[in-house]
Amino acid sequence: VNQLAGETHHNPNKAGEFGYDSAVSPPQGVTHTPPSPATVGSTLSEPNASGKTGHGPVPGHNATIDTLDRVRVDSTGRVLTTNQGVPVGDNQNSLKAGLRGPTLLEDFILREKITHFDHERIPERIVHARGSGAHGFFEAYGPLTDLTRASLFAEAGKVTPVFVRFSTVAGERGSVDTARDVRGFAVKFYTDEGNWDLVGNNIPVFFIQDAMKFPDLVHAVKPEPHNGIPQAASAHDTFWDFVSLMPESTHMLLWAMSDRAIPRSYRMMQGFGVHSYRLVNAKGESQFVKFHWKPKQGTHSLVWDEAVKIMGADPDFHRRDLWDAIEAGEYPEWELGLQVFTEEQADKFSFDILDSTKLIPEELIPVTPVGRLVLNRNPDNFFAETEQVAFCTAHVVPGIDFSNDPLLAGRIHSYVDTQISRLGGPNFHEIPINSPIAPVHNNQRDGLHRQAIARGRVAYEPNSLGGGCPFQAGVKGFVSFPQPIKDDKVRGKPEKFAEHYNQATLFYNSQTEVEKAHIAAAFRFELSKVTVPAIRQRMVASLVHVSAELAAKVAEGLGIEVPPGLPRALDNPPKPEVKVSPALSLTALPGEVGIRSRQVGIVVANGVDGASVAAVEKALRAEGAVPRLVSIRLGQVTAVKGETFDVHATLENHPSVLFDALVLPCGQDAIDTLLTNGHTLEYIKDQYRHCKPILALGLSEQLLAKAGIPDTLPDGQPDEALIKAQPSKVASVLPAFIAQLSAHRYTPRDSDPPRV
Ligand code: HDD
Repeated sequence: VNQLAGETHHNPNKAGEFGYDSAVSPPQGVTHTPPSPATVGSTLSEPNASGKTGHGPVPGHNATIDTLDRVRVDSTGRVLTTNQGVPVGDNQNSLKAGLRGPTLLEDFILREKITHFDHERIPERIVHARGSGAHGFFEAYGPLTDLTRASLFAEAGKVTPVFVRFSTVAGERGSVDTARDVRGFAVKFYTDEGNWDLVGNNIPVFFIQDAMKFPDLVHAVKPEPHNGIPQAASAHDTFWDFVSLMPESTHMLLWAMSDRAIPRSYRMMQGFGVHSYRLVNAKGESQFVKFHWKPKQGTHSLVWDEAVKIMGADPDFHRRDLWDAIEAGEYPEWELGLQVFTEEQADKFSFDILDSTKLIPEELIPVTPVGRLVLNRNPDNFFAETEQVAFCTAHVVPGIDFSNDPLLAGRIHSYVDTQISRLGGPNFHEIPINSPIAPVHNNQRDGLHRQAIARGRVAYEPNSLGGGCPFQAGVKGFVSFPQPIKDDKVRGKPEKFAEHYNQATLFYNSQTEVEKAHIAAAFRFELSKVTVPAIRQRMVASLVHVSAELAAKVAEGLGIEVPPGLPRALDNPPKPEVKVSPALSLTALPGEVGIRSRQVGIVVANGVDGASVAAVEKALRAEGAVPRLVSIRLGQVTAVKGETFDVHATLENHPSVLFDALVLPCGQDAIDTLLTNGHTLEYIKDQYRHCKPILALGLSEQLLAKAGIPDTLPDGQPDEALIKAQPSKVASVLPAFIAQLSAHRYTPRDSDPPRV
């Protein structure tokens, strides 16, 4: 039973693992009805398109699963075999000449096993090596046929299966989840006209404008080549050396130093396609588009001290969170929004829409919701699915096309190219997780690891021997948008690309005071890890053009004077249209109010007041939260009236940074025990420091006092997230506690440095 699931939840989609019948009759204990079926190319009202008749739409069924079924292996009740299917008699001992004699070369069973093992690893992704994936579906809200002929947007309710992979960028495959970093948000849509990969990030802009600089950027941020340090961190000399010399990175740096770069969960972050793409309709008309994903769960982040501690307490924090939520039937959901705009509109903007270091403020082009993405099934096998999935920006479908963004141009090449070495050849599209649901017919042949058995003697076109097949689709196929081009061949950039600071300033000015303070603290921290003073100095000289206030705060934190601003590329930069854009602040997207899937630690010990513990646990469960009883050791605790409670985690194995909120109990014996345990005090301090709600019952005030928790905010105002009550009155304060938990973090308590 996983942590989030408690004892009662199962993911009904998992029940469908080995055959359809189990999918329609889930095991006992299933309490969650998934949001909708997902059958390729169908609408919700149509029967299941999987080819299996008689079931109608299967709840939560993913059409990707149909195609994966042919490769799924269940060894339950089966005999162990070699890869040739030969039954293995002894899996313990190699073949020897005598019990103490040499092992024989002839032992093909040993050799096959070891040889396969020797080659189990494949190269990790050069960037985005660490990630987590899940299956799900996309459902269109309505037809977008006036904008695009992409079949997934053809009609209201049309459902397209997806596989999504979230990732960090810089860290290696085994690194930690909560590093300060950009997060990848890559979606593979298995549409009925082929696969479309929308390979985005959780930040709408990028560090560089031209793919020519990508290898330099990645070499700068990755561990330094001489000593391989540091892992999964941008806080080192080479990164800041590079970006401080690349003023175009400044806007993205502001995002990367904001709390966006330390999300609370993959489920609680936005996604962006970043580049301007094109939508093309059946008449061949085209408009530009930017893609946005907005999480229904709200957009929430960690704070830095918390992120650092989680790295030690649970390096798999985000992976576990996503997995557990889906297992528990808490299917994460995002809304897809489009910013659609014309070439004429684009020409008038103060920035260039081909420049990926710029976004389009929502005040200029609003975001229109067009569909929803639901993740409702964990992979069966991490390697086969999450590791082998290959996202490529080159994978577009009729109706989606590229812009001339020079960063995108490089990506169109890079992703396909990298898979060839990462996945061992040009047939990576045949790996089950990558293969389209749409049929594949062409004259490409052979290559390493070819799976398809192409029949007949024709592998060329034109042909008469094969009846001309496979034949061209003509206008029904992918037709590139015929954008007129009449220009010189040059290496260079358009003038608007040379304006580097307007949107960095827009981003900074759109933040709340607490968000601004966190950005300044992040620059201070990162730059304080830089050993070369000139690099720190140069970076602050760049920030001068973003905000005098920010530059002053960072300089003060680094113990230097604010230097003069760096020379600007443009003497008369274009005036920005928008000065403040609320959508750029994390607080702009609270999402659905509620505490579903939130983790709450209830500290207990022998002699605890059992009635209030039971009441809190029940109330939290009723709201969909995940209360967990934490004590000094596992087993049971006995409450003051003799009731017993199972302990789910210990103060040692589950530090409080892993909880969204904390409940401290009443009961003199329990308090006496907890007072003598330093873990309890760290528990409380961290919760307080990270501005998380604390419910302190009765005598637990003694714990607060020993941990040095102030009664009020620095300005003397009451701390509304530090809720105290007698155990008999717990029911009256639970709504306030739940409201604070739903708000995620109580920022009025935020202070730098921490008060405790
Ligand atoms: Fe990239 C992986 C996102 C610029 C070259 N990138 C990768 C992944 C994401 C992004 C989410 C992981 C996909 C997965 O989960 O497997 N990359 C972006 C975004 C960019 C961007 C949003 C800018 C807007 N990338 C970018 C450029 C290049 C690359 C400019 C090269 C010219 N990216 C790669 C790559 C990777 C990759 C080397 C590594 C592994 C892979 O592709 O499959 O090809």
